[in-house]
Amino acid sequence: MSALPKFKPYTHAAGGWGSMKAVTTSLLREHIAINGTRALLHQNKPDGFACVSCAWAKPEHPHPAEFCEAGAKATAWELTSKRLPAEFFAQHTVAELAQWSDLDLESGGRLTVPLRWNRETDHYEQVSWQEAFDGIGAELRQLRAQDPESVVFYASGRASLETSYMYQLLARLYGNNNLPDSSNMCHESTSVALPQTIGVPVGTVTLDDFEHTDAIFIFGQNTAVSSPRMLHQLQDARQRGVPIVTFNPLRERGLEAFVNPQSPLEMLTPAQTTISTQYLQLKTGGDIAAITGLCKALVAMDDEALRNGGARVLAADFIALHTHGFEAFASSVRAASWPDIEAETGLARRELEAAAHVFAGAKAVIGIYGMGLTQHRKGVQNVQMVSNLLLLGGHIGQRGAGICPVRGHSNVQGQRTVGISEKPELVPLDKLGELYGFEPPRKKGLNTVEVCEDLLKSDGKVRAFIGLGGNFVRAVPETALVEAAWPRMRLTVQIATKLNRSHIVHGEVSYLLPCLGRIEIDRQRSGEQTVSVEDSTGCMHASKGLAEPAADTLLSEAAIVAGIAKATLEPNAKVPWDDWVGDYARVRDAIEATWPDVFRDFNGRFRTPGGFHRPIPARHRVWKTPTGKANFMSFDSLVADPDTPQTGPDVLRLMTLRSDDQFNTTIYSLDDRFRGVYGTRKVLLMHRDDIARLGLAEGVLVTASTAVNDGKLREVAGLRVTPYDIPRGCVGGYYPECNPLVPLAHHAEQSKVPAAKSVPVRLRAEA
Ligand SMILES: Nc1nc2c(c(=O)[nH]1)N[C@H]1C(S)=C(S)[C@@H](COP(=O)(O)OP(=O)(O)OC[C@H]3O[C@@H](n4cnc5c(=O)[nH]c(N)nc54)[C@H](O)[C@@H]3O)O[C@H]1N2
Ligand SMILES: Nc1nc2c(c(=O)[nH]1)N[C@H]1C(S)=C(S)[C@@H](COP(=O)(O)OP(=O)(O)OC[C@H]3O[C@@H](n4cnc5c(=O)[nH]c(N)nc54)[C@H](O)[C@@H]3O)O[C@H]1N2
Ligand SMILES: [Mo]
Repeated sequence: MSALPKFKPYTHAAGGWGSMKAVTTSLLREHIAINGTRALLHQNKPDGFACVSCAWAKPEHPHPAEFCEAGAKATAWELTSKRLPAEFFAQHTVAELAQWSDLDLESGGRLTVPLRWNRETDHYEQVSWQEAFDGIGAELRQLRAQDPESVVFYASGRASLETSYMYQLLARLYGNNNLPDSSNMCHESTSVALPQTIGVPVGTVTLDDFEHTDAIFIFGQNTAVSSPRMLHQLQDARQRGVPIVTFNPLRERGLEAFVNPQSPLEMLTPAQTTISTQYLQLKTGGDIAAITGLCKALVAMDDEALRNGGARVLAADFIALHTHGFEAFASSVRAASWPDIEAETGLARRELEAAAHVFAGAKAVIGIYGMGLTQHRKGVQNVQMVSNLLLLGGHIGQRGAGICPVRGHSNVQGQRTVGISEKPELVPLDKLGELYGFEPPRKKGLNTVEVCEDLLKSDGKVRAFIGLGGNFVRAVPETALVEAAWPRMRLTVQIATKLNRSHIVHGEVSYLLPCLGRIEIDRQRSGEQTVSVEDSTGCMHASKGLAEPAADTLLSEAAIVAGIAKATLEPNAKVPWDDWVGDYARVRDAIEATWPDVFRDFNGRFRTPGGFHRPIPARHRVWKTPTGKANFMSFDSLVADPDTPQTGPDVLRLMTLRSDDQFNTTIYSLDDRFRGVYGTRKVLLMHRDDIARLGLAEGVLVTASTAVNDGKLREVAGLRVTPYDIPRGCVGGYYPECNPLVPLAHHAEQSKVPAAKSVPVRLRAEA
């Protein structure tokens, strides 16, 4: 880490030696020798553990080293030899730790013992597990007597299917559906959008499709950082001559060029693969307009073909047989004007027409997207526009084609599959009631934004927060106000591997419960346990830890959930918490009993190399929608963020970004190699013309404030103006540092995903 901030464009390809160096640095930083490198070789292997970084698919025939730079860093982070023992908390008060940076808090290493905050001394102090469970149980029972809906059961998408199933059952037996998940800030736009269009809440693409595709379109997903193993699929596709068209406001290095760090030949020769054949640097929030442009061009080509008797450009038979709403959609794209599309995207008509020709020329197209689409006011419509585009060409339910939302956390999709959802209609509550002999709560629970809204009300009901992983107070929008409201909590319980801000900001009664990570050996009564996760392509995998636990005082997440449940709930002979913890195969039986179609023969199949797929009817052109068809969805305007002022000359659109050296709120270092930013994260990436226009200069410090007139002041100070190749009017800053700028009300319609990719801001130079 450099002492002074430094800016130096990164001219190398993603991957390559830079990647090898970064992996080595992270192993050294965590003081890991041989142990950690051995673990890497078991990453994403049929007999090994599922990477704790992203959710990208794990192949049936893995590479000798099936890990990437991000995965290696996440592994090193978890296997670190650094520890935070009870003495550490005896040395530092919580008030003192509150002054530490996020980076410093997490750099201390793994939590080792259960801790309870002592109000008198302001220290976290060691307690026994039983004391912790009993104390938590007593508080939870008391809160339930007043209002069973006052407790929130949050999950960050990492815990296994087994633990997640137990956790949702704990919440429902307790008496509510308050099960917000990190996906509320992430792909909830997908989970809302796709059931309406193609009748499934998940993507339709599998790894095999990448081998048969003819064109790939990528919208707002930063592959090299967020799901680097996918670069193998992209590189293979490129080597077959498959065009890749990318829509992204930033020229992300990894979407431009890649050197496979695991290919000795490529490492020794300057070979690099150009990833994107066309790179469309659109304005943030320009995707509805851009895809409208693509669709408009395709419909025009098709209209022309019809007139001249040429070959059809649209998949006319598919559209007639399988879809609904085509005519209305086609009329709306015909009606959209090119000048409006150009103004909203910042792209030229001919660029979009060129991309449309690539699309038209491909028999099978894959559409990939990430947070660049989901985190907008119109995040749901953004996703539906990708689906509309693919439907025009019949690219759903065909080999080599499909829609591919790239999920974030390694089991975030799976947590939803096994019942972690605040939406009762998505969960087989009757079945749970029947299996466990109780009347499940039917009222909709709180999602992430609603928990925060409740906290900001003077008469809100939330009094307790249980966190199964994650860093809630840092990850959410409106961070400053939410943090300030947090002490209203009677009880906070955080199940975690490392210390973070959400442990320091706490309730009147607060417990910190340290757990095993997925890479560690989980020994229970029946022996060493295997868990399971679902990847981005709907594939279930086994995962078995191989490292010795960071401390012998740690419990597994499953054991902690069961411990809290037993201390809180009245005994129920139908819920065998102890048997479940003793043998996770029994939890898998329970999951299968709850969803027999998805998890048929779960214990028999989950160790299959490459995993097993959940049924995805849209893959077979079976449409589980109200119309029984795949639906074209109309859009009401080209604008993805209607409350972002379009013309205010001093208002800029801020997108919050991840660096190459962070995993969400976990910051590994202050460097972002791919974007050429070193030694600081307090930057604002800006177009040179905007810097000049606003009378600023390179390197000056500015305070950003949110340009929303709701009487609330939202500011982040000390941001360094950094010239960057970014569209005019758009600026980039890092998440989570910029989160205090995101207004809570600025979230996606329908899905309530915070619109973190286009926050209207003004800048003021600091003295
Ligand atoms: N190394 C690493 N891996 C991760 C994570 C991490 O923090 N670090 N986080 C994990 C999680 S939980 C998630 S959800 C995923 C997130 O991974 P991604 O989906 O890749 O999310 P981001 O990195 O936030 O942003 C993606 C891209 O969107 C672009 N973008 C911003 N606004 C727009 C827009 O309006 N339109 C378009 N077309 N593009 C836009 C940005 O320039 C950026 O390249 O990654 C997961 N994997
Ligand atoms: N402005 C802005 N805000 C965003 C985003 C954005 O792009 N911009 N992205 C959003 C997205 S996509 C997401 S997913 C959220 C992320 O929100 P969260 O999922 O809540 O946050 P993380 O940073 O992933 O959580 C990190 C913590 O998890 C704990 N942890 C790590 N491994 C384990 C484990 O195995 N078990 C347990 N129990 N704990 C563990 C560690 O203590 C670590 O400090 O943030 C969202 N917030
Ligand atoms: Mo995410």
